[in-house]
Amino acid sequence: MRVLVLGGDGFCGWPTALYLSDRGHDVTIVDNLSRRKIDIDLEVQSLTPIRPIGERIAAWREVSGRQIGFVQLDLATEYDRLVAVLRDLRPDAIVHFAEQRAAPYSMRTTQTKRYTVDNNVRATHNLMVALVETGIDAALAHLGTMGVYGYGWSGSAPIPEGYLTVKVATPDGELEREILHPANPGSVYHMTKTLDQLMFAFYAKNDGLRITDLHQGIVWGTQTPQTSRDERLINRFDYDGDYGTVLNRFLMQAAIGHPLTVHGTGGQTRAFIHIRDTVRCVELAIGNPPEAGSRPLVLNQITETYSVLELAKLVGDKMNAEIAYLPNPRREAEANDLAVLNDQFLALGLEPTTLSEGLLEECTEIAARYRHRADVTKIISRSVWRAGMETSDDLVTGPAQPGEPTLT
Ligand code: NAD
Ligand code: USQ
Repeated sequence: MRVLVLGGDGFCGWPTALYLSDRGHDVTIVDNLSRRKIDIDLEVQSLTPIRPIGERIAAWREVSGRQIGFVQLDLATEYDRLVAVLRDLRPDAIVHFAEQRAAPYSMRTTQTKRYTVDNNVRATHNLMVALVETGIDAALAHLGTMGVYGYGWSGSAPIPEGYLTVKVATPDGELEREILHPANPGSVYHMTKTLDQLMFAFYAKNDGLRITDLHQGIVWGTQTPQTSRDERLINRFDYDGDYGTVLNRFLMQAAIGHPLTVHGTGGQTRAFIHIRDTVRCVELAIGNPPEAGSRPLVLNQITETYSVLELAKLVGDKMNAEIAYLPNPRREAEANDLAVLNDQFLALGLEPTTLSEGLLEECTEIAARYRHRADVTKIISRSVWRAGMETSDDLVTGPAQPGEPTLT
């Protein structure tokens, strides 16, 4: 298939582009490199040394013999160029990763709230309109989030895949309907994903676009068999307070001797998936698209659920790290149940990679190898959901390496 990977320079997009290329697809990455620019603004870097996109692509050609195309383009602001790229490349499938994806960054300032909405909503809407205008009937897989469902709303009832059956009382008796699961976003970022869902429902109904919305859990891990082939292909590893996600942060913190930063009680339960399964799920999704005229297909892209405290204990026990209970910078339930259905991916043949499969060690090993690049002053999450909320001071001072950091 000719596949466009929108956001293909990012944490999920880069390994997906390599995986799809390795599997014989003809891949073109479209990315405006905004994620790299945000790192510069935040004065942080991926723990792993990621190479410029041109060097990444050249290294892939060298090790695989396969060419990946690259177009630097802003989906939110360069509509005409997007149309030209679609007309030129006529993709069979499009994978849409290209959004601002950090909840804390989206809550950081008024400017980042506005940027996240402007960027994400316009990028997705431009893509819809461009597909309609060009008449290109590509299978579109979008990376959505488990966070659209919210946490705790459905108690212990398993979260269905996108749609909920409801009964509505009418004067003529009860009416049964399947509706989009009520949206309950916990951040401005998550809110943009709930807005995406409405755009997908409309354009699937009105224009017959074939859309799969992947409600993905928190991705952990860093390397895939493709990104491990050469150091120049290494995937990014975010550990800072805005972009680092919880399990990778704990693994990195343990590797540099930093206490594990549990927000609040750690009772927040979330769904997880390893990066190796992300790339497989995307291929399954673009290979099994819905028919034109169907509502968007929603797949819960997750393999396991854990509470934050369970993860901290698991990592703490394995790696002899202490747990620090910090004030929670977010407004979120202190604890929640979470059961999630993922039957559709299992039926399509996904074999889940679980935390027990040795990959925690692999990830820790990567974190330890690059710990000299860690800036311990960037670890504590300080983007608060409302002005005035308490945050922690740095827990560690001094360099992460050489030697152990000094506890204050
Ligand atoms: P990322 O920030 O590493 O990658 C996103 C990429 O999109 C970046 O390379 C960025 O430069 C690009 N981009 C952003 N806006 C763009 C625009 N307007 N035009 C062109 N390119 C643009 O994020 P990620 O972790 O790879 O996440 C990818 C997608 O998966 C996101 O949509 C995110 O919401 C979703 N997701 C991620 C996770 C996770 O744990 N990382 C979990 C669930 C869902
Ligand atoms: N948390 C801690 N300590 C930390 C970091 C996080 O306790 O050091 C807690 C947070 O308070 C939160 C939970 O861990 O309760 C998850 O936080 P996270 O930063 O790992 O994940 P989140 O903000 O939800 O966002 C990530 C991705 C986002 C994706 C989402 C999937 O950045 O793109 O959509 O995971 S999901 O969580 O399923 O909605």
